[in-house]
Amino acid sequence: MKHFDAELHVKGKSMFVGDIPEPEGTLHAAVFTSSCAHGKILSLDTSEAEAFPGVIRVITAKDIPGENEIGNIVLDEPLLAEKTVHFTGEPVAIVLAETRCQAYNALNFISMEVEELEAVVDPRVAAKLGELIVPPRTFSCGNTERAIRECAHVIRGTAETGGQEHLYLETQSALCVPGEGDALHITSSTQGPSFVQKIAAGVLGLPIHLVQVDVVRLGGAFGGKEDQATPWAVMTALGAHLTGRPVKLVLKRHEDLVNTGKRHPYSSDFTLGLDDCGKILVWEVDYYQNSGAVSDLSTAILERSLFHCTGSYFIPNVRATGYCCRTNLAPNTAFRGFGGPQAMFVMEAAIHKASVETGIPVDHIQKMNLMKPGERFPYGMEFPCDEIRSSWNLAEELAYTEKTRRNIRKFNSDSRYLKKGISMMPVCFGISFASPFLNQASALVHVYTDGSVSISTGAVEMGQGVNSRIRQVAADVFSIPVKRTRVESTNTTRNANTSPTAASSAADMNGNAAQIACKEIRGRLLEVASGIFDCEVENLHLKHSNVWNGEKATDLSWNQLVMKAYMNRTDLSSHAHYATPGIHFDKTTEKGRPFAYHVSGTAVTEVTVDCMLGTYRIDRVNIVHHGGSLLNPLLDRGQIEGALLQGIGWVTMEELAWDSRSGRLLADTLATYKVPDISFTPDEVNIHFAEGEKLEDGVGLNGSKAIGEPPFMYGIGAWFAILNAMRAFGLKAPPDYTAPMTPERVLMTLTGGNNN
Ligand code: LUZ
Ligand code: MOS
Repeated sequence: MKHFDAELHVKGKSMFVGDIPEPEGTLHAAVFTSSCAHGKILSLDTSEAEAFPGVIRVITAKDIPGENEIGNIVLDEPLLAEKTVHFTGEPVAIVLAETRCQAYNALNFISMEVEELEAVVDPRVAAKLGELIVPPRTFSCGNTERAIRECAHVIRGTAETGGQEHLYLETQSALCVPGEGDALHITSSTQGPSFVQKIAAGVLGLPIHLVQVDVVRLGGAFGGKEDQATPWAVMTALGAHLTGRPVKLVLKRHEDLVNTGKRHPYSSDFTLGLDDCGKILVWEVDYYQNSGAVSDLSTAILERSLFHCTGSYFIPNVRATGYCCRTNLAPNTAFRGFGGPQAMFVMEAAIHKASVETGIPVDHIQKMNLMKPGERFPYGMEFPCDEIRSSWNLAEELAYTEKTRRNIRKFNSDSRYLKKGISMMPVCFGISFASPFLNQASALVHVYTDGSVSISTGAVEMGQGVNSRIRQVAADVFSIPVKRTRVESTNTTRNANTSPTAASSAADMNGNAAQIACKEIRGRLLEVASGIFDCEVENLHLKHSNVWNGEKATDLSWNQLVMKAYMNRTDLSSHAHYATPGIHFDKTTEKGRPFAYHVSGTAVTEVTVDCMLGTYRIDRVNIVHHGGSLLNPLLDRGQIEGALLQGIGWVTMEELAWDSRSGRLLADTLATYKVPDISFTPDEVNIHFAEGEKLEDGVGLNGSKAIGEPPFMYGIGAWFAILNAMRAFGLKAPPDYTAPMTPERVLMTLTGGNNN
């Protein structure tokens, strides 16, 4: 079963926003942004730009007919800055011109005077200044103060993780075409069409039903278009509303790098308490999240960090507190894992430090503390299965860890500068939006009179293959070839009030909705067939594009049945709604069952570090992944490989640097921001899918588990494997637990320098 878009992609025939033929009279937008990280706007003069050839209009905050607000959770985000600017790259004015070139050139003729204010880049500094987006939030269980007195070992430390650029291939883009009256049609490269719709309506002061948002597919997103596609789409809507002409906006790569938020950097303090065997009794952690200038999704991301504060381990006494710290960086946002990876890195760092300080091998501490069936997470939910320990044990077998460790020791004793390292990385990730209300989806299915099937859902195709999965499910219900089905664009008029395609849940939720709708139609069709054959409907079913009566094929084909049903005036369309069952969460006690299930697995990573140069290679990654009963193994494998490499990139070479005084992003081109390429890809990646927990009907998708985010965290293992190789070279003291472990950091750590 392949990814149905592959052929279009390979031939270059897939349509992205930038490829849509421009309607007659389309204006091109370019956005004037702040070049100062924090300041008071003293004056803004757009008159010269307005007089520039081809310029039709320059829009500023005062032109907004509705609310100048694009916030979704906390309302602190202006579309266009009014009195103050809060980050470099903050939009201030929109130029609309006949050509893109004219729009960009006119930007140079806008002048803005700003009185610079002090810029804060460091989340801990922001916290000291009281710059928190919301009050701190704490998850706890047991009694850490009492339990810490009983610990034989108490390990304290700090850990830092850096940000990460999404680097979707398609930059942020949108096209808005005005319709009759005040109606607008926006084509947006967004994961959240209903967000774009709602916020565009609010900014324009229109009812939501006048704004239609349509999404064909995205050229990648990774969370970067969950919330941050919205401003650009709303700008085209504002331009179209004010001029009556279509407006198109496609960000240049450099603008996209500077103007949009990234994965949140975290700075964390931890205290880990263990008994003398290595059993973890206490975990205390404080996360200082670098939220950026406005809230965006930061509070939800922090919440997911708290949910994942203990990683894959059972700890009886926990206190985890998170701070959303407002800084003068572009608003940081959703990114595959959504705060989970940041929390898991801190947990692994603490265990590693405990190993260095106690001499107990790190994998012994890890293994001894893995979550067992029936144990509970700090938020009260019971872990129902044994997939963490079973994936660990299978991964040890798959990677021959005992033999591999022996070989590594032998290699390291024979080699002076090249050293090898190995690490184990268990992952356990909760599936569902942490906010229960978002866990709903809908589908609209039509069967046409020729027997072809059209499916619309709230899911957005961004390369992950969600449409392929939905088509498989629909084809399966009707027992017809997949090519007889089609998934339409995601459109707010066909599917209303949808959740963003996020939280790894789009296939589960939208696939189930599609399945319910298809079954409804199948039921009606079989009723028609039972009339034709004058038999009980229970005896009839669909198989191989035919109606079957018990064990025998009838002479009524799928196409004939559909036509008969139509002639019989049967409704061949159905709309269905799906709400993930069994989830609830009480924010007053911070307890509940927020996740439909967890996805677990373990990665074993082997690396070679050149301790003279600081460079490294990822030699081999063995992964055991519990994916349920797989619906589409090829897509699952693709998601794991991609997520693994993206995770490895986050903890190794992807370094976002900001000028600490001005807040300017320094890694603002692909020459200075390095991402893994094909030659950095591990020489060997072995993925073993293991069966495990059986999901209830209607949870997961036909027994398969969500795949998008969990495998990202396998990549964290690379950081610890590199560190272990460095220890083989003679690094004794615990290092700074700081990611990414760039080659510079390897060298500076080995030479005792400090590269902060
Ligand atoms: N988005 C969101 C997410 O709004 N809530 C979540 O819990 C979530 N989790 C992962 C990725 N995106
Ligand atoms: Mo996301 S991090 O948009 O699931």
